[in-house]
Parts: sequence; C-alpha cells; structure tokens
Amino acid sequence: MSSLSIFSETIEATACIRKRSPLQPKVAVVLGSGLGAFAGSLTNSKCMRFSEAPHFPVSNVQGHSGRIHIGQCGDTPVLVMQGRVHAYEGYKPSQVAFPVRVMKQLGIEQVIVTNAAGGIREGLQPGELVLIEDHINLTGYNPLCGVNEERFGPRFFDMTNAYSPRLRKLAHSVAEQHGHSLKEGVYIGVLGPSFETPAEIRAFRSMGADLVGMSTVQEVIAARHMGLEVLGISCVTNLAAGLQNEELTHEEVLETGKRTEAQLTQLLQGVIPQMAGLGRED
Ligand code: 6GU
Repeated sequence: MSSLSIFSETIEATACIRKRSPLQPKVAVVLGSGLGAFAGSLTNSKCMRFSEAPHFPVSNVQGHSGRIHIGQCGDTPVLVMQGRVHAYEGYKPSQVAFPVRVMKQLGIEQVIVTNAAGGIREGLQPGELVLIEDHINLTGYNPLCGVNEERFGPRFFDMTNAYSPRLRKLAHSVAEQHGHSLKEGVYIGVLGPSFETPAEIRAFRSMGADLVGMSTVQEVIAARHMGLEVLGISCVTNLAAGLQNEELTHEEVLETGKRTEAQLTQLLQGVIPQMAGLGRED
C-alpha cells in the first residue's frame, strides 16, 4: 500500500466521522486498557464504533471497546478514542498510527495519549498516574517507514520534547489543585504480547526506562511527524516482572485501570479546557 493511499484513507475516515457530530473537536484523547471512563463523562456526545469508520483498524482485545466519541469536556469540544489497536494484534505500525492521522485531518492540534503500564522505577505504585516525559521505542517498528507522505510531515524531524513540556507543567498544576502530585517517567514501548522477563526489565531499567507498555510510541511518533502537541499519561497498573510477587495478568492490568479511572477523569477534566486555551506551541 502506498503512502498516497494512506493519506486518502484518512480523508475518507475523517469525512465519515465529521458527519456524526456538528462539534469541531480541538483536543483528542486516546484511552488505554481499562481507562475508558472519561468517555462517559462527555456532554452532548455522539459515539460510533471503530468498525463504522472506513479504513479504521478494529481491535478485539478485552478491555478495548473500540469506540470514537465526540462531545464536550466542559466547553471544549473533544474527540475520544476509547480503546486502540496494538501492533501485537498483527496490525502494521501505519495502522496503529491511523487514528492519530485522522485526528490531524479533523483539525485537532493537541492529543492526550493514555496507557496502562508496568512500573520499572523504584517507588512507582500500582494505581498511580505518571506523566510521560520521554519514550524509548523498542518495538522494532516505526510507522513512518517507507515513502514519506509530505502532507503529514517531513521525512526527518526532531523528537526532543515530543511530550510537551508546557502540557506536563499544566498537568502538574491541575493535579496539585486536586491535592495530588504527579511523577514523571520514561516510557519504553515494546511489541508484546508477552510481558517481559525479569532480565529484560533489569536491562530496560539500566537503559533509563521507568515504565513499560505495548502502545503509545507509534502514535506519538506519528503525532509529532504532523506537529501535534502531545501529553502522555501512564497508569501504573502493576509492577514489571521481577518486581512484584504476584503473577502478571491482563486482568490485573484492567482491574487497576478501573481503580484509577476516576482520578484520570478528574485530571483530564481539569487539563483539557486549559490546554485548549493555550494556543499554538512554539
Ligand atoms: Cl509489566 N509490560 C508491558 N509490556 N505492558 C504492560 C505491563 C507490563 N503492565 C501493563 N502493561
């Protein structure tokens, strides 16, 4: 498939999504495993399944219901992706990045990506929200491989400050107003679907990783290619292999996600109206 056709696929998906709501979303949110509650807090919202939008990749992982919501968070029009697809399901990196490209076509300039992650750094606790300060892409993939689509962005581009310093600052101040203090950490994105071995986790720690997960990095690379401003939030659902006594399970990831959803919703409700008011980056 050529990059030209990916561009036209995003245009078709965008046209279909636009028809669902008169709102012009300013901010997009991707909700990770077990973190879907925020979608239910929107007002004036319209909802569709990923499968209703042409060319949209469809997920079947438990805990990822795969819906697109357009509604309001306070006065701010937002698009929320409840669920996402992962490369471990067999999707190509360009398919994983597809929804983010549609967001750009929809006129969105800021995106919040959330995920469930394993804690690597000492002191991180299950149930804690952590702002992503940077990532390590260890998936072995990059969604921008192949002919560059200049209409999305340039062939080569900077990934310094991929996770917006000003949005992190804003998130810290909102959390503080709610009486929480947020840590920051480096997220290492791996392919999965197996969780890591304890030896891999020791290696990742020595590489500078604080959190590990199976999503986000492809989306953020594609977002930065297009100049979208990114805020990344990990929910530590468990400690990584070798750091906790219990066996790692997807159920645990979902359960801890559920416990954290209310705090995530509160944070998003505080951050979104203010981030939308910041104006352009730079
Ligand atoms: Cl420990 N590893 C990975 N790869 N993804 C996760 C996780 C661990 N915990 C939640 N998601």
